[in-house]
Amino acid sequence: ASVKSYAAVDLGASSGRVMVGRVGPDSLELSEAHRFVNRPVRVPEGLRWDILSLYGGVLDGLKAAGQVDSVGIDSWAVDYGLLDADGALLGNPVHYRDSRTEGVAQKVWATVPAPELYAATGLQYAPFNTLYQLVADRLVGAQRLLLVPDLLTYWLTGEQGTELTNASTTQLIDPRTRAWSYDIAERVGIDLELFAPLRQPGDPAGLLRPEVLEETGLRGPVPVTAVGSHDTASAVAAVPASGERFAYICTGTWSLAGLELDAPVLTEESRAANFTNELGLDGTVRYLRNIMGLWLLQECVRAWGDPDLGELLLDAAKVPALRSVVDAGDAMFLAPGRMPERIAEACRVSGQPVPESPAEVTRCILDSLALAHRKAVDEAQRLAGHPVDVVHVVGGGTRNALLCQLTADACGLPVVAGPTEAAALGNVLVQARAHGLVSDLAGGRELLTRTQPLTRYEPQGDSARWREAQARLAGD
Ligand code: ADP
Ligand code: LRH
Repeated sequence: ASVKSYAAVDLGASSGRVMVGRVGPDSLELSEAHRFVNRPVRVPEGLRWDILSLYGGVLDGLKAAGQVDSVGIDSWAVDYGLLDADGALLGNPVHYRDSRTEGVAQKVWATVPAPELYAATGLQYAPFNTLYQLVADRLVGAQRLLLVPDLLTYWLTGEQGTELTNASTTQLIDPRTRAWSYDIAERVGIDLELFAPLRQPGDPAGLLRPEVLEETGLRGPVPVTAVGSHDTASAVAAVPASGERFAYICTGTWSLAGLELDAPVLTEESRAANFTNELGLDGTVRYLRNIMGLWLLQECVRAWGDPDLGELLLDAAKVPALRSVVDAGDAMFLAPGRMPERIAEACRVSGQPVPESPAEVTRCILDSLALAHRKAVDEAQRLAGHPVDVVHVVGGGTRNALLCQLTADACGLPVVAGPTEAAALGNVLVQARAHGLVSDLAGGRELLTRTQPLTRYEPQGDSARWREAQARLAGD
């Protein structure tokens, strides 16, 4: 009787979806209402998100979802729209893979040295951190900045806010106080008045506007609830772990590999290893490393004219393991284009056999991802002093059984794979919790373990081969 329905809008870098979660005291069912491609567009001024098409996909999705008790939105991090004094969007949001931030970080570090910036914000170096993007942008006429999920929430409800988990990816938040870092903002010349007030996951974020109700056919009032609006925050909330001795890898366009901690690690060693401290639900910290992820494969598949992915993976499974590996953590793979050539080049330069067929390149990518997963899981445990017994893999990459098995082999730990739509499930759980249906993070995870299909992979093979491959990459 007390089953409630929640619409979870989850926008990944490769696709957007609107999922419906039906939550009861002892049940959780997720179904897909609508999925649409997220296709970045290159215009003469650079690489842009097609935000209107994404918003259109959200409206179509809400219509397909039907009557729900609440709506939550999460998306990829760091990017934003700028609004003028009337609240109108000033141009398309810039894609984090756009090249305008090249060299910007180095200029910022002349004002605030990188070690100081890390100690204050806990954020890894990535050229696309919001802070660097803002320094690169001319903010002429901009009165307000809304991060992507907050922008879509604003269009749906008319209300503005800045959700905390995603705000933590701006590099303008202090992970110890979980509040703005006024000192850093002032020194780099960013006016924090640009941002709308902070919102916590679970906070109300307004009601669907009458025009939205009309367009989607929903009966009002329909509340929008702030969730962990950073997709990775939502995905980690849906890691079906019990206890604390687990690592997670969120595999989609990116692989985000690390630990859930209750305090940030801000040491110089951690900075040198490029681990980030993003904020999660209930005072948690996501201590993780960004690895290029299935982006490497997406870009190759695009270059090869979109062959069937299932067949490609079957062929890759037959290619001998670990012939050549590349550093899947390297920012050299960040920009789009020429991916098979760039991977071949990296193998050539490091004196390894050059993969040629699509199956060989795919195998090289999957071996390299598994190796980067191993490195991140090992180093995170060491740097945080937090040992683990299991690796949870969530996200689209759980559909790739070869990647899951290789990850178990490389890490030398069992992998529990699933759920695939982790971000949407984390989004649903926060809404359910705001309405009293789920107790806390642990309660939500327990519900997931009971209701979602999970697959276990035991580590196989000789771990010395992975050590050898890692040494090959390090040039030892
Ligand atoms: P994002 O949220 O970043 O857009 P997803 O979590 O949706 O990414 O994951 C997308 C990735 O999942 C794809 O790049 C692809 O490699 C993988 N994937 C999706 N479907 C399949 C499938 N049927 N078999 C193997 N891999 C798949
Ligand atoms: C994954 C993700 C990741 C960020 C990147 C920009 O979708 O949110 O956590 O680092 O996009």
